[in-house]
Amino acid sequence: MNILVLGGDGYLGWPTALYLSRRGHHVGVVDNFARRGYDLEMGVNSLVPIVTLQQRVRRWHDISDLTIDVFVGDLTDPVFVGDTLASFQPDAVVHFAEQRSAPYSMIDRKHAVYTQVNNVVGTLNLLYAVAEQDRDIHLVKLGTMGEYGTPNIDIEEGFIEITHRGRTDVLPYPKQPGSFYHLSKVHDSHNIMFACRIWGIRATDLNQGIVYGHETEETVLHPELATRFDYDGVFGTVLNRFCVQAVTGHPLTVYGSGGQTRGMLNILDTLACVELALENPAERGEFRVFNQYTESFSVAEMADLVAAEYVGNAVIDHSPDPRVEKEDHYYRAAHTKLLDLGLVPHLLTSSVIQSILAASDRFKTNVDVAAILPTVQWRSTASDLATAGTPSRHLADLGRQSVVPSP
Ligand code: NAD
Ligand code: USQ
Repeated sequence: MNILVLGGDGYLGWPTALYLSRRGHHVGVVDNFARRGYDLEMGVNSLVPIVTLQQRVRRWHDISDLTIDVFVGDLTDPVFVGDTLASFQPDAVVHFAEQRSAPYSMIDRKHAVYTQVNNVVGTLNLLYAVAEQDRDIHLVKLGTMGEYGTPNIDIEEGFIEITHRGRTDVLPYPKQPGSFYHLSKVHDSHNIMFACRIWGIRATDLNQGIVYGHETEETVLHPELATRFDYDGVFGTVLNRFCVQAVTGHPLTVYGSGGQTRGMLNILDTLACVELALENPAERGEFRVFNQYTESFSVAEMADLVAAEYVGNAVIDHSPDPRVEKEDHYYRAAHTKLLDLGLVPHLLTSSVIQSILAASDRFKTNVDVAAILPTVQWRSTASDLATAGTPSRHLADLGRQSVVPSP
């Protein structure tokens, strides 16, 4: 297949591009390097050093003799999106290209607006380009389990059958997301479902849980093929953070009681799930939703697992939760559709935690301990981080046209 990976310079997009290239697909990657810009804005960096996208692609060609096409541009630019699709002629588009940090979206109004404009407008431009150029293109879109929130009933895969006053229908599952970022994913889902209905395009929404790990069969082939690994208080995700905290002797930062329960998956399963979705495309006009996670854990359980695996002494700290979220709640979410398609999960075993701890240890001299603690407070409308810069400013510095409204 001709597969266009949007956000192909990011944590998940880059390993996905390599994985699909190695399996014989013709891969193109699209990115505007916004993620590298957020590093500059926040003064943080990937734990694992990463080279430029162009260097990565050259190194991949040297090693594999395979070519990955690069398209540098912004999805919020409709001309760029249209031109890229017209030139690459994809059979499928895997869409990772969004601002994906909940804390970043909660820094202040500008960051919330930027996140929603970037994510919702980018996806809308893509939907128009697909509808105008080739409605057979299969859109595989990364959504998130956090779209559902934590209701006191079982979570279904996208849709729920409801009987109300004697009448029954299958309706989109109610959404109660926990940040302006997670809300942007909900808005995307509605737009994609509507586009499937009116234009007959085909789409798979992968409601992914929190990903851990950073090494894949392809990224370990050469240091220049490594993907990024975030541990800071804005972009780092919980399990990866706990591993870095353990090896640097920093207390493990459990927010509140730690009863927050989330669906988790290994980065290897992200690649496998995307491949399964691509190999089994949605029907024309179909909007389907897969819950993409393999196991669920509470935050406190994850801290205990990491502390138990770490050979040194890992201290677990319960500080007040900077977010507004339930700390004790029911959580049971269906996740059978990808298993039915053949997913064989890589579970969170002792050796997996050991391997993330080992990677964290290998690069621990790169850790900026000052970047670890959370800095964004959900209850406040402006965090101290707001003074660090604005998205419109740093993206302009990178030489792109920005559609971010001026403050
Ligand atoms: P990432 O930030 O590392 O990668 C996203 C990439 O998209 C970046 O390289 C960024 O520069 C690019 N991008 C952003 N906006 C763009 C735009 N307007 N035009 C072109 N490129 C743009 O994030 P990630 O962790 O790889 O996540 C990828 C996707 O998976 C996101 O949509 C995220 O919401 C979703 N997801 C991630 C996780 C996780 O644990 N990392 C979990 C669930 C869902
Ligand atoms: N948490 C801690 N301590 C920490 C970091 C986080 O207790 O040091 C808690 C948070 O309060 C939250 C949970 O751990 O309850 C998860 O936080 P996270 O930062 O690991 O993940 P989240 O903000 O939910 O976002 C991440 C990705 C996002 C993706 C989402 C999947 O950044 O792109 O959409 O995971 S999901 O959570 O299923 O929505």
